[in-house]
Amino acid sequence: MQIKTVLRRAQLLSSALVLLTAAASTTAQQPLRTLLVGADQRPAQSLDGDWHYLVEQPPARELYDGKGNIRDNGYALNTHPNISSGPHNSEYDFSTAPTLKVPGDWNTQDPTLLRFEGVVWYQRDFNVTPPTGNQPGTRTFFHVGAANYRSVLWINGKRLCDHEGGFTPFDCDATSLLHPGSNFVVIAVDSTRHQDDIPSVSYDFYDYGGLTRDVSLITVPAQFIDDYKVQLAHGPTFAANTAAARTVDGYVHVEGASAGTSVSISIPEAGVSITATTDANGRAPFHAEAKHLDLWSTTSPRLYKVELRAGTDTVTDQIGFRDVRVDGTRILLNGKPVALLGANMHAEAPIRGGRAITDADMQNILKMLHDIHANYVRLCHYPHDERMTRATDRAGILVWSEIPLWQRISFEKPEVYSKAVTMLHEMIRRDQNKASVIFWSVSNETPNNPDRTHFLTDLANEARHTDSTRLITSALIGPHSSGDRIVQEDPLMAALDVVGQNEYIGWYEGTPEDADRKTWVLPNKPFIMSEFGAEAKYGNHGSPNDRWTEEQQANVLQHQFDMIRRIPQMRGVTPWVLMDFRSSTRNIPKLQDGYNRKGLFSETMQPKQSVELVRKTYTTNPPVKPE
Ligand code: GCB
Repeated sequence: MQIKTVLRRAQLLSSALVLLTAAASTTAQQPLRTLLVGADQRPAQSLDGDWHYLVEQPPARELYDGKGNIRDNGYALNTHPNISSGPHNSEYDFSTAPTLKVPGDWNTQDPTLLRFEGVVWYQRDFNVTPPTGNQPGTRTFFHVGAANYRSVLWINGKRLCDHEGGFTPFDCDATSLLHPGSNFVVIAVDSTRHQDDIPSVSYDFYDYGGLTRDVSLITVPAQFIDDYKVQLAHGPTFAANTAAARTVDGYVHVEGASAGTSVSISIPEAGVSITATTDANGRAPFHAEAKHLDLWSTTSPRLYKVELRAGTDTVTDQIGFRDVRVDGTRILLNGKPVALLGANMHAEAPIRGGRAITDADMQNILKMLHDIHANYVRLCHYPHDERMTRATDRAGILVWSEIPLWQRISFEKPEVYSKAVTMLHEMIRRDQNKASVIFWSVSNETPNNPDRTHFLTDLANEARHTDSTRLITSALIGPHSSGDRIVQEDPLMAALDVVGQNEYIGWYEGTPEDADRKTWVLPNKPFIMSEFGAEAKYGNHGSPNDRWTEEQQANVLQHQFDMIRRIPQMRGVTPWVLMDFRSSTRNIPKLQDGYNRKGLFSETMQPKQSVELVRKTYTTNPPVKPE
């Protein structure tokens, strides 16, 4: 069978699943698992804090039976064996087990788990007080901000839901499993790598495992707002100071609502106060002229309070309104050409290490971005904590957001395509109201072959179909070189609005000076030099050609900037990478010690010489121009 046909079938299957969920939403049946848009804005009972934990090495027989099926009769039951009476079948006890902080990766909390990849079982007791849980007229969702990579969740010994993918939230309807008073939850999180996962088995970042983001209970009325999109209308053209710059549109979806349910949308400071009505699928599309609307921009990141109401349910969000589109080789923000000056960043916590999850982590990352005068960041290589895109919304930093589709993926397999579509939908759904997010990236550095191109072309089209108000991109590798001519002919470019180009002249190939002679032959599209750089250990000094020194790193970047300046299609630059980050593949003693050292800053935010170079370049002689 043709690969294209196989992939198309997978795509149809995945659309069918989406439809099934939509159909289920019109009946009394609740969807077992969803993703509540704006979950971080709702009142919630936080379950963050200390959770008991037990560690299981692969093959993790308490979680999987011999055939790889999930067992519901292992640690999930949370029995308390009487260890002094023996003999007994169950040799575990959560109540006396040590604790890990949630949210948080396990690797940086228990020294014996620093490099552990496998299953960690989490357990905690919690109290339910009405109206939370199994009360008439309410539903209670168990919200998990992210758990890397696979997770299985039981409440009071009963399986509630599973989730695959380490970087997006999920909400499971726990109403029927909860009771007033004391309850318990057990979550098994498995960070073991598999060939058909996304990412696959080998990648250059850390496999931080665990309940890495907030966990909470969110109680909503029986009919509730589970999804909404509120944005500047995105017509075929945009002109500031016209109605196009003042019209807000979108939809509110009310789970459990019958057709004709009234929904109110109000943006008091913009003079918007309208009502809309749900259709047979519970979706209320709307279109409203704002009396006055200041557009969100990098210099004036204005956010408006948006209040949505359906029956007794209310959601309040902070949303910015802006227009982004492409015109020839230009990227237009609110109709004006923009040059993107920034850096790549992993979700790595500065100073303390581990996954970046706290407001303080976000402030530290923003500080480094401000230090280099960035107006843009590529959040690599997966969706970061939602605190990050909230912070970029407030700070006016434009964002590239990416699913973890990194290099070697099983592109020929329809089931892997379905997985990628799910991850894409989850990334988009969580951040579809964030003004700062302008790019959805479908992949990073994938091999140019027909299977991959069909897969990623379909995925790019799926992204565009799901959200037409942002630009679709991917970071490519592998242009052909003939002498000093570099020609990029990757057919995937046809599916992209903006093309990311990664290259490492001066580090993985040639010398820094080689960049001076290169001529790039690129199609007529906006490009971003999405990765380039060199490793340097902070405090290591030498001549501009001594590898691993701050001087050589700055030398590589200087020659790169000079080369990029000569490429007319370039509209953005992001050196690899803002800060050194953990990677289990970087094992040169005394230089790397488990870190990729291409950071402009060390992992403790010490600025290397490159910081001054980048800041000066961005402020006095930017390597890319808006047009
Ligand atoms: C790349 C990858 C990035 C790596 C980087 C490196 O091309 O996209 O994830 O960390 O190179 O340092 O090798």
